[in-house]
Amino acid sequence: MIDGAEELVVLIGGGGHALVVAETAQAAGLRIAGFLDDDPNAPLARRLGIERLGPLGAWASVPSEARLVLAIGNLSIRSRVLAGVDAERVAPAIVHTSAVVSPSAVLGKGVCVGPAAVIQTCARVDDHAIINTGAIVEHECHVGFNSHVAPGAVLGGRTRVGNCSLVGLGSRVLPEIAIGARAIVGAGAVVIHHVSDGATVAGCPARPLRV
Ligand code: JB2
Repeated sequence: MIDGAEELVVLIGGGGHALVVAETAQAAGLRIAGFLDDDPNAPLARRLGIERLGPLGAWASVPSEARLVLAIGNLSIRSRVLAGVDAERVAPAIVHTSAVVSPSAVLGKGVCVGPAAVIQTCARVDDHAIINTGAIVEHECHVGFNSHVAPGAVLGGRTRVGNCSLVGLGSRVLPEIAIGARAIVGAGAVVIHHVSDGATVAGCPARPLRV
């Protein structure tokens, strides 16, 4: 876990999520060498004055000592971009200084834990997952590869979230529930039943949507 050591990172993406990742990394004491994005006027340059090193995939522009962090929020774009990222160059988890992470929790590479998030005892968060602002991941949860627990979402104890899934803003997932891979839980949902792979659920109690 990176939580204070001086280390150099390059962000992949320069949009809204990158703003959050950048300030999370800076709060953790990291130095940002720049970012990769196709948009020369991306918010990271425009709002935070961070240097754009080149377009997405311009790996030769990344300083050799820098580690990479995927900083795009949209899950389908993340999956596409991740396919081209050298796993050896990915940074350890970046944890905001205001987050609370149990010493028994295990965080994979490329994970970003935002301000005021809580990751409880014995939870596991796999590579590239996002535990966003104020999210709560309770005891013994498992959040899969490249999944996103959005701001204010709460996973009850022993919840499992498959790979590449989104648990939406402010949603609640009851303890022991399993959410499949590539699933979407809509904002504000209350999930009381297991969610299948690829399903989208919404509402209180959450029900599958036909999309
Ligand atoms: O095919 C593409 C694409 N490929 C790369 N379509 C779009 N729309 N964007 C693409 N990108 C890059 O993803 C853009 O160049 C830009 O760097 C980024 C999209 O930035 P945006 O600010 O639109 O979204 P985001 O992914 O950074 O943040 C989303 O997810 C976060 C978790 C937003 O919904 C945020 O509000 C949210 N907090």
